[in-house]
Amino acid sequence: MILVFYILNTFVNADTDSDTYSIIIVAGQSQAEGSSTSRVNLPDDSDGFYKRNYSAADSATKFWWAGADGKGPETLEDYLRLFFPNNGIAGWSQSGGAGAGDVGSQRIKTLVNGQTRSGYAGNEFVGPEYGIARSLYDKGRRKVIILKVSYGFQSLEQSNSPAIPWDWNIHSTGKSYDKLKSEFSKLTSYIRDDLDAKYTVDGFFWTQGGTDTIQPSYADNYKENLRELLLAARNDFQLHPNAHIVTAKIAYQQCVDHSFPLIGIYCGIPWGKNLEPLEFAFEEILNGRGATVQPAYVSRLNQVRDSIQEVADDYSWVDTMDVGDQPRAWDFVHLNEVGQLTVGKRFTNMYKFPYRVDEANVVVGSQVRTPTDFDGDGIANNDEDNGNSCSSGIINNQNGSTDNNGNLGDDDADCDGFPDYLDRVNGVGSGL
Ligand SMILES: [Ca+2]
Ligand SMILES: [Ca+2]
Ligand SMILES: [Ca+2]
Ligand SMILES: [Ca+2]
Repeated sequence: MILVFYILNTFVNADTDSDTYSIIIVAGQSQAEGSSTSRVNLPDDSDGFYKRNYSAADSATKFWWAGADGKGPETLEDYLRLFFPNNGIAGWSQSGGAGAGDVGSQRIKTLVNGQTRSGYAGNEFVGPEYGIARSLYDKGRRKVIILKVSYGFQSLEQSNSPAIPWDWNIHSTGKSYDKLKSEFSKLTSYIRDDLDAKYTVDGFFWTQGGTDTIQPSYADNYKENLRELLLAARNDFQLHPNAHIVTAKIAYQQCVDHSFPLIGIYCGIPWGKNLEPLEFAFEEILNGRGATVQPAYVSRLNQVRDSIQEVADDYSWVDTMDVGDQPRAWDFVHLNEVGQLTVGKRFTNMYKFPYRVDEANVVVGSQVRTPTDFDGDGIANNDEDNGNSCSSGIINNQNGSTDNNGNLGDDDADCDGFPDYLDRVNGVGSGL
């Protein structure tokens, strides 16, 4: 017994006691932003999940948020006020470090203190990251970094509309999807080079689609656009083949049910007829024909919702959920603060996370699994970033060496689908 203990410990490298971070990605449009919310609207005097400050969870989680360009509208601003009359509320925001020279140390924040909102100090947006962070904390997860790239009103369809300068389509160049890739690269470089730590990419949550309901051709293409996005994201963000993507279905029924077309608030969305060129149904409404427009909108809304469901049905690694039951903010469209927290929790409840040991050691028989050696094989996590990527390339579809690249999820010496940091046996099966 003493001999075994000694042998195991000889594999532990003394310089490998640093952290393994768990990256969770959140992306989309205004519901991902948390538009129409303010943290001050959460209760300050209660305990638990929904209170304004949940200090343990909020400070245990790191947050890296970038809008599509980090600056928001410039020459388009007046135009966009048609949609977003309360300037800034659409959330063209980020967590700091703006500009070409931005570095991770400026961008990365602890959750609550991380959200900046020009002119709204102390009154931050509440996006799904709050619910994700708090529910993960409650599940015992630590070392979580949430990467969010969001930009209100941006479609998944490639767009030439001046209202959509940064669509999410993967074939667009220099727009939102490229922004997410570049932010992911910055974040992982920051973890690897500045923090001298390792990471795994454990989740991808998508909440988007409202703008694609406004033009019929956008709605028609939504399914294929979403399929392409998720297939690309799997590779580009180094998700494990068994990793799980969860999408939220857009749901505007409260708006459709309760709003009259009021110019200047989001509830005007059902009265949008077209984006290219921008057309609203005002003329029809004035002429008493508005009732012919809203049913057409509802069919486009359902078309996008059905597309989200069908993509989830097509892939075992994609799931979706409805959020239509959750409470909305003053505009009837966007989730309010409580709704955002609940949706964040639902994202994590639907997600299948890889094994981790976050705090106290886990003893199983003669194994001791620790926060620096998740699989208890005596090899520290950091020493399992060893470049033995499976030759079949199934781990993250990586090309080239995975050696010491910071990602523990792409090394699989025995090609059994379990990455080395969770694999304590030679041959099929992780032994966990
Ligand atoms: Ca190990
Ligand atoms: Ca690696
Ligand atoms: Ca393996
Ligand atoms: Ca191992």
